[in-house]
Amino acid sequence: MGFTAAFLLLLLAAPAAHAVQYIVGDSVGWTTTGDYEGWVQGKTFTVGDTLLFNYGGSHAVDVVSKSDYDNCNSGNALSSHNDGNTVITLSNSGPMYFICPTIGHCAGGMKLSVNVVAAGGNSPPTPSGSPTTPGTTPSGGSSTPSPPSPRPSRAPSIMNYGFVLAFWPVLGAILAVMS
Ligand SMILES: [Cu+2]
Repeated sequence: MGFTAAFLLLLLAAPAAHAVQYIVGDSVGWTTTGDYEGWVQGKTFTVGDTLLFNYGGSHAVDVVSKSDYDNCNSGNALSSHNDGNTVITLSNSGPMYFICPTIGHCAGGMKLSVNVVAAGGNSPPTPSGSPTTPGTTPSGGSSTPSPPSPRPSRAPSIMNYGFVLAFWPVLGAILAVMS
């Protein structure tokens, strides 16, 4: 029974594994003793992923520019958060910079930079019958390049479809084995 429950949980969790939430500093959280250069090593941050900052009342999270990150300047923060439980969605590709604005903390290492890569590099294949990809048509008129409108509905629908397909045979097999 435990096995079955675990297996079904795995199946249920699979589609949700697409966007990842990273807990900054893991169990250490967002604090003066964290090693955030080390923490980012080996991680790939993708558009749509989120960062969760956990911190106490003496800290905060400022989203800043690169130069303000380099100089630990919180005077021009792009956004500021001090709720102790801040979730930042990585909504654009490229670098993002975070510092703690409390005096001395950033200089002491309480600063984080992540590089966000675009989603879709390893997205599931598009279903057949999808329109041809724009941008390769050698038309004479400089047609306006259609913006790459993200289609959040496509990937989940594929995954749900595969999930439904996979679910019933697997469930049947489990019940057959257990009976
Ligand atoms: Cu701090």
